[in-house]
Amino acid sequence: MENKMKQHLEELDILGYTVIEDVLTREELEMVTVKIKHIYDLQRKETEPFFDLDTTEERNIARAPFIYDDYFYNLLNNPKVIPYIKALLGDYFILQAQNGVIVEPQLVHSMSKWHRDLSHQNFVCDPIIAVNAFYCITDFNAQTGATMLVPHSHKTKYQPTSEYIEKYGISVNAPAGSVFLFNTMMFHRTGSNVSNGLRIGLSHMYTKYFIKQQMDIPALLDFKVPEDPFIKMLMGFDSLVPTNILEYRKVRYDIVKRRTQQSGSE
Ligand SMILES: O=C(O)CCC(=O)C(=O)O
Repeated sequence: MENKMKQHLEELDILGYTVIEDVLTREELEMVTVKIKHIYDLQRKETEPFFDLDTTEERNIARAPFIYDDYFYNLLNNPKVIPYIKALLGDYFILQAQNGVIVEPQLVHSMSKWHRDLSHQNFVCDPIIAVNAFYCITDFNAQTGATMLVPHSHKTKYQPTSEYIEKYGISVNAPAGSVFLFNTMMFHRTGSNVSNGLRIGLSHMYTKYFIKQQMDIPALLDFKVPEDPFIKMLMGFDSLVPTNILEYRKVRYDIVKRRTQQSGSE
């Protein structure tokens, strides 16, 4: 493993987060900004006749952009990011969610309450079971409403007091085009945007296979099984819950067959 990667992984382990700069180009950032705003707008129009976006705490969140646009689908397997996820979660993991988060100036975002991403789960976990690769589409700093984090809090079983958070909470500092990785058990929140422009982020939560996806991704993809075995696994097709005994036995059959073939070839 190269030294730069080792340093990032050490930071992530000890602090709970690390910033990797220069992952996306200027052109990509401009394009992603347009695409996320467009997808959010489509979803807003689809949702508003049924649910109020503020009541559902869904304002300014573009859910699952990868089902609308191949750019986002391909980003799930970004070769600049996936080696980190593999180093953290091993070879078998899934995408739990991909979401665009838009923070308007002077508007409180629904994700601005301190939380862990495995919501309401106050346990600590070693080894790590879930990691977020959060792409900064615009500059992230204390003025623009960067994500706020409580470093090391992925190691505490309880939510730190507001006094502690006030003293030790920080805003991520990362130029547009960076990705910051964080342990999703770390307390974090969307910051307040006191600048004049939008703050846009794109969150990717990768987890061990036994954590439920935010939405049923195979169903979102109309159960069209991806040809690439890695993408098939990532999207959750290898960890579907069998719906009946025969399906379960098919899973067992494949596992035992694979095991027998492996031991035969050793
Ligand atoms: O928008 C942010 O900075 C953080 C978003 C967040 O809290 C989340 O995705 O869980």
